Amino acid sequence: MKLIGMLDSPYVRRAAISAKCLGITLEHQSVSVFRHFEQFRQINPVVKAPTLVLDDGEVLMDSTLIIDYLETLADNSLMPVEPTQRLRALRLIGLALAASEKSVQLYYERNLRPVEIQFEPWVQRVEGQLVAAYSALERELEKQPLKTEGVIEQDGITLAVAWSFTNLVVPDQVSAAQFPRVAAFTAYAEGLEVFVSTPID
Ligand SMILES: N[C@@H](CCC(=O)N[C@@H](CS)C(=O)NCC(=O)O)C(=O)O
Repeated sequence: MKLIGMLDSPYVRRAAISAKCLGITLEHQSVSVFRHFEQFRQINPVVKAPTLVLDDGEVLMDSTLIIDYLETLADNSLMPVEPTQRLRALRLIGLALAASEKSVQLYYERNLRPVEIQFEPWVQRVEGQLVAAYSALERELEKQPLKTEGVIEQDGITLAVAWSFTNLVVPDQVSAAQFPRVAAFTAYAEGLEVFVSTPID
């Protein structure tokens, strides 16, 4: 199976790291949705990263759905089964995915839209949403830290990937001083072999 997309996308990176944690080998192809649009379109006409291409040529997109499918293949999961723990993990993942999405929106607004038609009220709205997501994550980690031993799970993977991505594309929006627990957990995760071997490209 092939995973298509650049690892500077938090969605591609969480799928790639999850596959490794599940013991599934994927062939990774660094195709950019922007720089290699035509090449990407040949693989998936919708041009969304990540795209998983199965051995029979079937195409699956969206990181959460790809991870769901990989878990089915692996007959293993990076999610807790117990309902209370699962709800918490899902909540953290929801917040981290929202933080990723808001970072992407700010990045696109700043880099794809000409300055003269950038819309400040929209930018302010997205900036507020981004800070709200990380504030909620910080409060969650204050209440209950994520484990820093044993196997990293989906909540930790998605949180760390999101924080690294935000710091890459909109570093002016957040700081480790503002969100120390989120930053510290990410530093731990980025030191794990599975993260080190899946670097932002
Ligand atoms: N919900 C999707 C989001 C994927 C996404 O938006 N990926 C971006 C790259 S970071 C993309 O494909 N952008 C191109 C576009 O939307 O046209 C997921 O989890 O995979």
